[in-house]
Amino acid sequence: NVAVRLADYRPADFLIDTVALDISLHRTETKVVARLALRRNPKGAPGAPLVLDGDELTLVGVKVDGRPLGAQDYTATPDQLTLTAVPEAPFTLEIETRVDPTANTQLSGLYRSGSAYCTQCEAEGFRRITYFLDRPDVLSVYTTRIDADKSEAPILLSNGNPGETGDLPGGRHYAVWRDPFPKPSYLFALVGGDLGVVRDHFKTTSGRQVTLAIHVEHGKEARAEYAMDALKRSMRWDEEKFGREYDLDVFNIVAVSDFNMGAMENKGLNIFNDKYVLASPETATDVDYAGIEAVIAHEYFHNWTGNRITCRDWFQLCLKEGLTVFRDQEFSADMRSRAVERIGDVRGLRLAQFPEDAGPLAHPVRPEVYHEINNFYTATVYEKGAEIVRMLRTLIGDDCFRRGMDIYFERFDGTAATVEDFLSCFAEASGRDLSHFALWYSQAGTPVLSTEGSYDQNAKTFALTLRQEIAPTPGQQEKKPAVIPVALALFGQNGEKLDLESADARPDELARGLFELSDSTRTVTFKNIPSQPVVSALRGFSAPVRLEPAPASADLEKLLACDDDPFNRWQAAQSLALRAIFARVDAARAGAPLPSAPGYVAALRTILSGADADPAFAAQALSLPSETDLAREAGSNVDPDELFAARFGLLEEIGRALASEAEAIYARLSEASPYSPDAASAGRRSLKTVALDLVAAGDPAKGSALAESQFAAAGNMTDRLAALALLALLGGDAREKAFAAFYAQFEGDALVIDKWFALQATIPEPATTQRVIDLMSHPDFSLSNPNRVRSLIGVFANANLTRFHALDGSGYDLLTKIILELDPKNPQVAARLLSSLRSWRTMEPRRRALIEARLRRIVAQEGLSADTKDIATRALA
Ligand code: DPP
Ligand code: ZN
Repeated sequence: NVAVRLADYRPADFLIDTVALDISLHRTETKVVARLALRRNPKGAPGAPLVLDGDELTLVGVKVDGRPLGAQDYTATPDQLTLTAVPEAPFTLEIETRVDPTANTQLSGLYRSGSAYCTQCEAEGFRRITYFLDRPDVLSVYTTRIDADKSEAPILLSNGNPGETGDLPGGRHYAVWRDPFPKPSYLFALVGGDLGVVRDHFKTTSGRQVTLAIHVEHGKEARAEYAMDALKRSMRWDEEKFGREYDLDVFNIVAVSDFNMGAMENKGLNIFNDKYVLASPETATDVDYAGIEAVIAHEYFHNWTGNRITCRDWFQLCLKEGLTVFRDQEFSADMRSRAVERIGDVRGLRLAQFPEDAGPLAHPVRPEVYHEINNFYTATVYEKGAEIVRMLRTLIGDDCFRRGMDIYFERFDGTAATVEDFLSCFAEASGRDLSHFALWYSQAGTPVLSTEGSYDQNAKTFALTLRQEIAPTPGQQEKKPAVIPVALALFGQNGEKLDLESADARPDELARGLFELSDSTRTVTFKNIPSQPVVSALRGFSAPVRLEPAPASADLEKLLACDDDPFNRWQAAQSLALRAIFARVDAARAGAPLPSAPGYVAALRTILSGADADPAFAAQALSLPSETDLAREAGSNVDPDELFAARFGLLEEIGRALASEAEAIYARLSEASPYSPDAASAGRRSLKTVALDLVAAGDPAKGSALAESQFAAAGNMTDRLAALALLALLGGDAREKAFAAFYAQFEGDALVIDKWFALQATIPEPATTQRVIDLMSHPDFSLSNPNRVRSLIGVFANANLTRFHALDGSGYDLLTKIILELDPKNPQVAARLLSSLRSWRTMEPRRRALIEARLRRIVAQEGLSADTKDIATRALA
């Protein structure tokens, strides 16, 4: 694949004002007739030929203004259609193609999922349906006529509002859909199938009646109720918080089981991975419910941030994704607990984005070059992109932020915009020059922020120096200081919050406790500080940076007790845990006795005793960092076995020390109550799970017995799966019996069986690799279903560090084999799996060498997809 560069952006040579599609669905030979109203773009290159994108297309015929073209008038390959001589005046181009949805295993373009026809066009799937100017800055008004066998596909959907329908000879029927809003081709969608439906209504603030429909597999309608509720809450929230109303008569969602991503925001017709639609207490966990709420909201919010205002080119992907993630995070924070949502979002950022930013796949939130755009739907574009929007709001304040959003919606509605367009609205609303801030979009890498304080007893002053540094990333050796909003508080020795007075800061900085670091260093001297204070920095995680080193343990213990910022209370517990675990790692390496962690254990005891006040927060604060967190924090010379042993040792120490408290909490929270997915009930369940894990850590036999009875008696999937996860860890007969019972109970329920595969892949024992290999021969395993591949192989590679990184290379061999087998079928999913090796250079030397050999083997594979080749090449660079 050739490199595509932001700097090379040129407007399209032609514009397509309207698109009339006529699609005859057929399992292997779908007929597509596209009538395009074309004209030269005044901003394009004069006299340029018309070059349309295609991908694996079969061309049947081309007409210009109704006149069939002869072979001399065009050149066509499966990947391109070029017309050299086209009229200067506006003209219509009619193209007839054939596509085979059954053969489409890439799940991009038109394909079949189960018995339904569906589409996925972002980023470049529309060109797999017809030849087109398949780029986001070509906006057209679409009319779509679909016909199909009526018994095979009684339901026919596309974008926009429904038009005529009717029967046709031969048992077929048709439906017409009209979308009045100009849109880029990546937002086109079509569905044909025999599906069940849940309907509801929503009345917008201005009184528009909208018919809502969620289409699912027959028999699963009841499982779509929560998604419907989340949709209505999302629609209301966007009106209240952003003044954005829905704009069509209908809003359709279709859930399919074969989907590369989470979901897709096609105008008026969202298509979802059914994982983010279907839920019932018996089949979905609290985490699943929260995921559904977030993804439903995310795709709905795209109607304005993505669809009404789209992206000029794919380099601007963060313009819609970062902004829309920010919006869905805010929605979830309003629906649930703001503090717990923030902790979860930051954990997610650190888990997925920090390693990306620290390794060979690092790229700016707005990349400047790509070889395969599908590989840029990354945590950096999405999650770091959301953090930039959040920092912007923090810096200019809520009111200016809202005004800037209003200007953005007003000024750029109906256009394909850029990051510069977006920022200009906030510069205008706030009167602030945002050119330095804009560096967050172009500079890759996670800044390291450090603080250094010095207290002057006589002067009663405290001088705090903030420093930032950014390590080089691929293609960016030199880094400039970023604009970092540092939320800050000082606490006195008795835990009281101190007033901030200083001549080195703006009054608004002192009033808000928000200090801007825009140079490499900045010192602020605070006055009237009675004694050595405790610093609470980066409160609420005010910027996507690493704060290093963590405060002294005594200060962390104080913050845990007195900080009124819940994020930093949680962070204090995490930092104490990390310190305790790495102390064990160091001691084990030195052959010294393993240190205990009385301060940390005492802090946990306090959290446990006050847990009832906020169970969800307590559950977060009581949880140890994961092995993946530890590997990232170690940063180099990673040995997963050492990390596992140290973490497990600390967990045992805590479990023994807090046995009676944990058992009491577990007993209290185990009292049966009917399941409700709300945040408060979910919080109690998560605390119960943490308590059970602690009991088991201190006394495995007792833990196993409790887990067995919880598993057998569970009235919901959250409790059942938590028990099964613990049994998976503890091993023995109980584990195998539970897995067998779970399978027998849920056989045939794909989303639940995904969980069954996933938990087996996490077992931290040597036999697991063979278990995963055996499971690949299970009749329920299939490489053609992305959810299944992710649940077994993705989980093994990303969440079972000791087995995946086994020193005999067996884990790496397994992944390599699967990637090479999957790549020809579904390159997007294969490339995504391969990125689990992105942090390979942080491993200790033996494992590093093993991984490098596998990456070289993959990159040398003949016929490797552009997707996988791109990841492998960059990983090795
Ligand atoms: N645009 C989708 C989403 O993030 C992904 N293809 O919502
Ligand atoms: Zn999105």
